[in-house]
Amino acid sequence: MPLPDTLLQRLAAIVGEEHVLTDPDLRAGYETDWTRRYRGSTPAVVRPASTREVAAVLQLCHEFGAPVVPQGGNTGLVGGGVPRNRELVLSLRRLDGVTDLDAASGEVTAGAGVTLAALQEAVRAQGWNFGVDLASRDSATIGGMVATNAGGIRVLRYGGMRQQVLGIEAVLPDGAVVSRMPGLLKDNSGYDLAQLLAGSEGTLAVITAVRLKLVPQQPHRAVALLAVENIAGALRVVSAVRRALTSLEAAEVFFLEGLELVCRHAGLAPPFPAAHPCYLLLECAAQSDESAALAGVLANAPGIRDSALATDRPGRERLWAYRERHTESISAEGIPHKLDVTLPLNRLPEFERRVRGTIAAINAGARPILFGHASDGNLHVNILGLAPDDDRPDDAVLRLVAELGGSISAEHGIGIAKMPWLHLTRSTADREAMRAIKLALDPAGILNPGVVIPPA
Ligand code: 2HG
Ligand code: ZN
Repeated sequence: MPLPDTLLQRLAAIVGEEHVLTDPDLRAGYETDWTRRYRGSTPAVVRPASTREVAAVLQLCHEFGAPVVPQGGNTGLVGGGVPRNRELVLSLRRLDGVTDLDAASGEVTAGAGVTLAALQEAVRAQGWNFGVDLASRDSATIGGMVATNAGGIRVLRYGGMRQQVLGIEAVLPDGAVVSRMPGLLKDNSGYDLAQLLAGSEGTLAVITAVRLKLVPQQPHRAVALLAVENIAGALRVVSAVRRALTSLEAAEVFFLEGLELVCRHAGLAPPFPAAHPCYLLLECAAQSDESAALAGVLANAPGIRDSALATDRPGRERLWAYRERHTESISAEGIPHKLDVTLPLNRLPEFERRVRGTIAAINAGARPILFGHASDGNLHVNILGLAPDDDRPDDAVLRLVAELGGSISAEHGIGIAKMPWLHLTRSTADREAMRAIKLALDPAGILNPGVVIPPA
């Protein structure tokens, strides 16, 4: 159904004509997600510049019953931030202020459209750092990262986005603004709306700003890349380092198939003279140089076949590239099916052992590439060589995850991509409670319809 002209005119009156994008060329970048697997079309992209404008836009959409998909940096991987059925796209990128940086308490306020890299730069200039980091830092926005409870490479030390949030400002689907940005470390006064909205994937409210907690800057960094026999070996090393060093900040795992792909696409030389089945990347960060301590722990850790250590920035970045460039290298090869799963740590080796066979049994042409955040029990199972709609391997992998007591989404969220499988790991009572919350906050169902909760 086309949008009434009056709606477009009134939207333009709120945000300015130049910020209601209807030209197909201008809309295109908002209509396809990062993976290129999820795409739709929108009558218009609306780009408000303030909370007041977001509220006025939502109030209007509510009045017209016009559905809305909120969008940040469009780096999501589960199709939850692009239109599916001609919804309006509400882009939050112009809400990009970093304000009220309290250098004494280590807190800052970020508008929803601030990129992670911009936030990092602003707080580092004041001697602080932000606890979450991830490869898409130049595009991913803070609002989107809170809305999807993004994880990243430092969850082991600082937790995910949810753990960084001290307060939130958001607009409910009818245009009402909820704002709780107290700058208080302790606030036990009723339901915690900030934590409810974190991870709600734009289905309950549109986040416009967040009050975030900062972490100390750790100027000394040491990165080790290790070759090991398998994931069980990698987990033994991680456990030894975690027990010995509180400075461990990242523990990332990948396998030979991913390393070879990255080397080919990124033009990198392999890290070691010989190929090995499994690789573990560790990063320690502290106020003083921990590289000798890390080397000492690793010297006594069992099963390390080869290793490289770097403390200077170029050396560290060289080692990180083998891990961080997985996503782009996989995408350069084709459009993958992406499964982002967590397992209890003690079931991770069994999962890794079985998952490739599970996929091969269904489609011998499928190419699984596994990597992820070892100490979080989080593996990213990317599968190349599948038709976009051949979900049989996805189904089998997610059933294996459920059998082993895991979750079908560790950090990317449910979006539309994982909705058919939510029942595998969330009970009927869980899903009904979620639906009740959705109905209470968005009775007209205009906010990101079809994401997380199936339409009634
Ligand atoms: C990462 O850990 C991201 O690099 C992306 O979560 C994972 O591409 C993926 O599947
Ligand atoms: Zn990840």
